[in-house]
Amino acid sequence: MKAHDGNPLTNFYQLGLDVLALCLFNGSYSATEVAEFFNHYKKNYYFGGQFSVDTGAMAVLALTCVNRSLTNEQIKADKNLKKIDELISFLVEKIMSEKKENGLIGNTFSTGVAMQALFVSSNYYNESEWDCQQTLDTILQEISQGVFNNPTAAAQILPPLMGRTYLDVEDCPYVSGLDTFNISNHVPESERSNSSSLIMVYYSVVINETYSINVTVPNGSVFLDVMKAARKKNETTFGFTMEQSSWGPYITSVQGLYANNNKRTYWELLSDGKALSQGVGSYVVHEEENLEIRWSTY
Ligand code: B12
Repeated sequence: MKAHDGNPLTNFYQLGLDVLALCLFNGSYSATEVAEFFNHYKKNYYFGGQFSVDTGAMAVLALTCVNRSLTNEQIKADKNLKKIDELISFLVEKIMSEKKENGLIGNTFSTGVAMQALFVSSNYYNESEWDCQQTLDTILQEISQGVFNNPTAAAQILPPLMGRTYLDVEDCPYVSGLDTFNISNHVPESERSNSSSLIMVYYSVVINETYSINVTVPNGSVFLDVMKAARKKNETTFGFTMEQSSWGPYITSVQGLYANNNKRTYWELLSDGKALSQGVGSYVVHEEENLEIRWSTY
């Protein structure tokens, strides 16, 4: 991070995960350094100027774990450690400020980690500030509509539904059944719309210039189907590459221009000018929608 203007080559969400794992499983780390990193580089809680609820929430989980393992003597001896407390308080306030009218915190997919963070930090806010039941009701409604079919999305929302958080994870000496546990991203046919009818959508690649095309795809298609249809018509302008990740396919390049962590560049997905909260493999497109993939920085 020090060699890259304070930017981690992974991201702060992963730094949170790392510290959490070290803390839960008695790894060796320096609490003073944790306090320093999470405090000093506050810009990393933001992507493109927008506070990342997922990132802040993961930091709250990690910092709470570290905080709980400190003794009062340690805190007295090292004034940096007091900062952990201040930082949790700052992050909880930011997370609270991202609460929406329907109870979601940030967006649908950050709400699971945000709920976990609020469960472990109840000393930092008043009961009246968060209607947990409302959040739960909205989430349950979304689940019934299949929004959490993605296994990674499910893994982030499941603990709070059971009243648990990642802090409850314990080192299991023996885990049974995992070898036969089969995770599939397959969406049942019945959940896709009637694919015999066709819809037309607008699709653009935006770098400095905008390259646009109209494509026709079966009703119920996802963003990726649109990209493939455009590529079929013009490989040079609409050619792209992707990588599989835990969330599904992640777009790595368009027109040969590759996303780069060192430069904090990526391909952003938008519909009618608004950033999407799902990836190309999940987002179902609609008739006459303006889809866009834009060269962006975070
Ligand atoms: C960091 C991050 C990013 C970074 C990734 C680059 C980097 N250097 O880290 C940036 C800012 C570039 C990014 C981009 C996007 N992201 Co993002 N991202 C995250 C975040 C905060 C942490 C991911 C992580 O590091 N996990 C831990 C590591 C260990 O797991 P991992 O699987 O190896 O992580 C990799 C993948 O997750 C991948 N990745 C990141 N975002 C996304 C999104 C999708 C759809 C896919 C397939 C992969 C992917 O990059 C990670 C680092 O290599 C998560 C939050 C969360 N709750 O998980 C959101 C999150 C995964 N992202 C999300 C979204 C929607 C996107 C975008 C589609 C946004 C957009 N409108 O363009 C784009 C991806 C577009 C594309 N090119 O395909 C959603 C996914 C929801 C869903 N149901 O699909 C999440 C959950 C945030 C949210 N609450 O909305 N993201």
